[in-house]
Amino acid sequence: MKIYINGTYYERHEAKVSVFDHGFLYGDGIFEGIRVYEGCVFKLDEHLKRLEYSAKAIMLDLPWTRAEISEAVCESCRQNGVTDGYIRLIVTRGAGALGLSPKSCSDPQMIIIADQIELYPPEIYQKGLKVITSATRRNSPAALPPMVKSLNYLNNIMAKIEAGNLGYAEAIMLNNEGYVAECTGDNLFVLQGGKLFTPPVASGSLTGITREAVLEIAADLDVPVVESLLTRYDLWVAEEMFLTGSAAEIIGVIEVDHRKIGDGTPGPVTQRFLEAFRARVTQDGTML
Ligand code: PXG
Repeated sequence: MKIYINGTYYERHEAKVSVFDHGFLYGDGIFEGIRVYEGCVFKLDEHLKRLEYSAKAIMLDLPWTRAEISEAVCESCRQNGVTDGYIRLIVTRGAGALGLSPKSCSDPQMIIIADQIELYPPEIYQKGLKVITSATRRNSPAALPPMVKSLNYLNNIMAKIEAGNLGYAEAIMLNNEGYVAECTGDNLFVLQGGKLFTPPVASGSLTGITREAVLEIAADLDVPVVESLLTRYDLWVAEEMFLTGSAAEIIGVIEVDHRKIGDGTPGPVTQRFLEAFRARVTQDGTML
C-alpha cells in the first residue's frame, strides 16, 4: 500500500506524521471519507467543497487548490490499484509547539489513504439494523459545529461505545434540546405518510454527501422530503427508517429503542432508494 503525505508516497510502515502534529496532539484537523465505485470517485467535488468549508471554519488555510487535491486523491487510487474502495483524506494543522495555539504550526499535512472499508456485514443490508438512542448528546453547534468534519470524533466515539456496550452497532444521537440529530457516522431519514423526513443540518448533524444524494434521488423518484425537527417518538412510529453515509451507504433500520419499525424488515421505499443509489454511484463523480 502506498500512502500519500504532502506529495510523496510512502509504504504503509513508513507513512508517519510527527508526534508534535496538532492533529495528533489536539485533534486539530479535518477529514473526508470518500467512496470509489468502478473507477468513479463518488461526488469527489462535493467532498472537496465540504473539506474547504471545514478548513474555513477552523481557520486552516489549505495551501493546495481543489484541482491539486482532486488529482492527489485520484493518483492515490491509481497508485494502489483501487477502483472500488474507500479513501480517507486527512488534513492536519501540522507540527508545532506544545500548547493549543495553532500559530506555531506552519506546515499542514495532507494524508491520503486509498483502501477498503466494510462497516457492516453484507447480510445487515438485507436484514436491517437495530439501533438505540445514546445518552451522549451530539456536540452543540455553539461548541463544535457538527457540520465541521473534524479530527475530533470523541463525541461520536463515546456514543458508539455506549451502543456497543448495549449490544448495538449504531446509536441515535440527540441534540442538546432532545431532538434527533444523527447517528455516530450517518445521517438518518424516516418515512411517514409517503413523505421522507430528515432533521435539518442546523439541528446538529454533518452535511452528509450521501444525505445530499438521497435528496436528489427523492426528487427523481417524486418522493417529497421534509427537513424538520424530529423527536424519538417520530422514529418509534416511523413506517420506514434508513441511515445514510459514505461508509454505510443506505442501510435500513428495523428497530429503534426496542420498537419495531414497520414490519421489522427494511421497507420497500428504503429498497428503492438503495437501488437508485447503487445505480448512480458509478456515474456521479470524478473518473480515475
Ligand atoms: N454524520 C457523521 C457524524 C459522519 O461522520 C455522516 C454523517 C455521513 O456523511 P457522508 O458525507 O459520508 O454521507 C458521517 C460520515 C468511518 C467513516 O471511517 C465515517 C463516515 C464516513 C466514512 C467513513 O467510520 N462518516
